Amino acid sequence: MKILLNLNVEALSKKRVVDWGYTENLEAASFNHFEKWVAQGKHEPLKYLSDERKEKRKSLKSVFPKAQSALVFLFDYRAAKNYQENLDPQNKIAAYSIGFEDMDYHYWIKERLIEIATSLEIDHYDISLDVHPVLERDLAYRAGLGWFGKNSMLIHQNIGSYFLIGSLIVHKKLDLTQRHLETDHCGNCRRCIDACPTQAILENERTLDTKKCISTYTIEIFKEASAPTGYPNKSNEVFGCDICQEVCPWVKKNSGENRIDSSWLVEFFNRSQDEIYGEINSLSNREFKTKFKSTSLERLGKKGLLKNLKKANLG
Ligand code: B12
Ligand code: SF4
Ligand code: SF4
Repeated sequence: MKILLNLNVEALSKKRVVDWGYTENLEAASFNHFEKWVAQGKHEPLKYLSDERKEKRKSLKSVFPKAQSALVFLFDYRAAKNYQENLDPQNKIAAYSIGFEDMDYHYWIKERLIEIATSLEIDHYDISLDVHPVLERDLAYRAGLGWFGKNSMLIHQNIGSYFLIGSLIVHKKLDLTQRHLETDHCGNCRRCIDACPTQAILENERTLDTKKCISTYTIEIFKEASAPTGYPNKSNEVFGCDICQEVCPWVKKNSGENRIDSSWLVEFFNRSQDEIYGEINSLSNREFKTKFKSTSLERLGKKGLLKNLKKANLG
């Protein structure tokens, strides 16, 4: 653990890192599950999962040719779960979107990863954070950080799954010990399966039918989408979906550290849908971009958010 002596626990916690792990195993442990899932078309409509980059997920080397090891960090957003209880249940937005000072986590976590690399004096590395063809849950699994829950989330024994995964892909091996792989702790539980309003969870495969998932409908597909069966009747999600995590017994509240004291996104959505719809509808596309700049909702665009609020395809 020599190298991490430079980075004490308190410093990591200020960066919202709740746990980290190390692996020199560059090959995905579950690529065959991924391949089968794609072959069954369960990734539809997310075409980027089946294009020419599909095979690259087999090994970190094919994405980052200089990779020799990876430091994997879990960025905690449980504070959002605590704070979100103030939110009007009519308009639920994904906890992660308020968990990092209302910022799009790609910006927020990337900065923290660079700070961590600097403090560890790691000069040669790449960052893996959502955009590359990497099975990131699998990478965290290989670093001993959790197991694949039935809802497909990577679950950590002490925290649950309210964290995002960001990694430093290091161009040398470090003097660190790898943890053992985590074992499955779902047991006979099936709360997530029963709670999912659209029956999107593929019970025996620990993954989803993507086209049925509310998260896909409200974050990934905009104009062309029709709502999955079961939504919106039982659901008020207007951006993302946390239902299968809210019911998971492993998802723990945090004990008060890293508190969120304010969130303009929560304030914004904490009123009637008609009021919100009216305000968004009155904005030009450019004004929408300015208003939601650097938040996770920016890329939805005006039309995407209006669609989510009305839960209907606006063409
Ligand atoms: C595409 C995608 C989505 C899609 C598809 C979801 C999915 N399950 O894949 C949609 C839009 C639906 C989505 C939704 C969400 N996402 Co998303 N998403 C991704 C992305 C970009 C790729 C995921 C991917 O490749 N999926 C491929 C499928 C096949 O993987 P899988 O479902 O995890 O299945 C694995 C297991 O089944 C495993 N497996 C099955 N059986 C067994 C048995 C054994 C022994 C083993 C070892 C493995 C194993 O093998 C499969 C392949 O690894 C990743 C970032 C990344 N680059 O990895 C983020 C990511 C997975 N998403 C994330 C988050 C936070 C979310 C949401 C919570 C956001 C929200 N609030 O709405 C929801 C959660 C929905 C859910 N229950 O999964 C986080 C998850 C963090 C965590 N703790 O797990 C990630 C890792 C982003 C990040 N950098 O942190 N997402
Ligand atoms: S994120 Fe929502 S819709 Fe998707 S699987 Fe979980 S509960 Fe179902
Ligand atoms: S709700 Fe139960 S079955 Fe689903 S992921 Fe959590 S522990 Fe596993």
